[in-house]
Amino acid sequence: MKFGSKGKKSITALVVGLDNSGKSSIVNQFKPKKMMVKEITPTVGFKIEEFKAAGTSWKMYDMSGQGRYRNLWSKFYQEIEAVVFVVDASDRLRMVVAREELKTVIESPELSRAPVLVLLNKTDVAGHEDSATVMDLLELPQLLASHTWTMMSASAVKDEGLEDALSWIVSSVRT
Ligand SMILES: Nc1nc2c(ncn2[C@@H]2O[C@H](COP(=O)(O)OP(=O)(O)O)[C@@H](O)[C@H]2O)c(=O)[nH]1
Ligand SMILES: [Mg+2]
Repeated sequence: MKFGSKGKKSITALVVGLDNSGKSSIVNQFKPKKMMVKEITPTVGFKIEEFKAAGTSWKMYDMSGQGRYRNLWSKFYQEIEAVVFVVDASDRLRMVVAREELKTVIESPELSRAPVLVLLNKTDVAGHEDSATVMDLLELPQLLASHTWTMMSASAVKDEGLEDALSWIVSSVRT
């Protein structure tokens, strides 16, 4: 895909999902090689990551999945243009919790027009849930009925599916 001719030059995105789903690993992989860090430490509150990738300047809010910080979130929701919701494909037990998390986030009025990318991460793990199952468990068609949305598979450790993820966001955020 060619960038620059269409789509926005800069995009502010919110990266959310349960703790341990791989949000920080994914954001790290999105970044240019020289900016990547070797070890991902658990995120407290949130971290703002700014970098260029796929012909776009990105500002990504890497959120902690911990609910106690949620009251901080709505303050900057106004500037969010896209939501990346990360799901751990190997964590079937917490799919229902993930669904509640997604529901809470996308019910925010500030995010009603933001495209939502559901990123099924850790698809390198043997025995992980497939996308049809996760779509079902998360009730995505119902939850996201009023949003532009898609679901993609990815692996942060294998650096798979992440270019496609950025491409989708670029083409889904309206200028
Ligand atoms: N196997 C596998 N492990 C991953 C993947 N992405 C992240 N992890 C691991 O999952 C753990 C949590 O990752 P982290 O990025 O800190 O998750 P966060 O809490 O959502 O920010 C770490 O041990 C990562 O190395 C992946 O795609 N595959
Ligand atoms: Mg993190």
